[in-house]
Amino acid sequence: MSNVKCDVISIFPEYFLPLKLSIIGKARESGILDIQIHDLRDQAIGVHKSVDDTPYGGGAGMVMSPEPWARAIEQVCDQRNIPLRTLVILTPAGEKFTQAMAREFSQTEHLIFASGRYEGIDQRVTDYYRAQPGFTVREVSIGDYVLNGGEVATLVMLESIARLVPGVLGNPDSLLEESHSLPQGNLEYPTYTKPASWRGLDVPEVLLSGNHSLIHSWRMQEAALRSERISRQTGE
Ligand code: JB8
Repeated sequence: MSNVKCDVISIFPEYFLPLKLSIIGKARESGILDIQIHDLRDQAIGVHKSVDDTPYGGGAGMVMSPEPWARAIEQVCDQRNIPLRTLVILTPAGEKFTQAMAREFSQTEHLIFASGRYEGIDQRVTDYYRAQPGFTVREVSIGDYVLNGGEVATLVMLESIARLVPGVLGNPDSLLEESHSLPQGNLEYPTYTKPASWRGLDVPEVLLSGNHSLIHSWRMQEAALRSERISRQTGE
């Protein structure tokens, strides 16, 4: 089976220029990763190329109109010609994005990210595609804070998904280590490099010992201590 194909729809395609850089940029150039960015404005209606309107029921700000989204989504589906896809709609009210979700998405054939702005996208876009065959719709949030739009959240998700795609990371040892040698769902252990002594601070002796089973135990213990400290800070 082939690698995940991703389409991103936004009124700010330039937000996604960082995807030309570094590991993800190289993976895209080599063809291992297929990520395409689409300007929602290309699907806007009328001479004013408007993509938003005032909210029914009143309130501050603007809501994104459904029809440009439907046109953009249907255009990427026609271009890809893949029978099943997951439509990811970014919203602060969505289910929390997790490593498990990143793994699941990295094994999906076709992902479409709807990165909205303003006060969000007309709810009927979610409701409409939930009822369409071939569509799985996920409303997703990357955490309990509010952004100005879905673009940055989409970048976060794409980075965590892309690094799980076979061949994207030059050295897959780092993936192996994440999945096996860390206490389940745990934070990393502290890491050190040369010099062994720096501004009066020494690298823990065990790391210089060459005793790999002792080093492994020490790292697991430190990772556990770290996550205990964080839990206490965040209130369990
Ligand atoms: C308009 O905070 B967020 C987020 C905020 C947003 C939109 C999408 C996501 C769209 N504001 O996750």
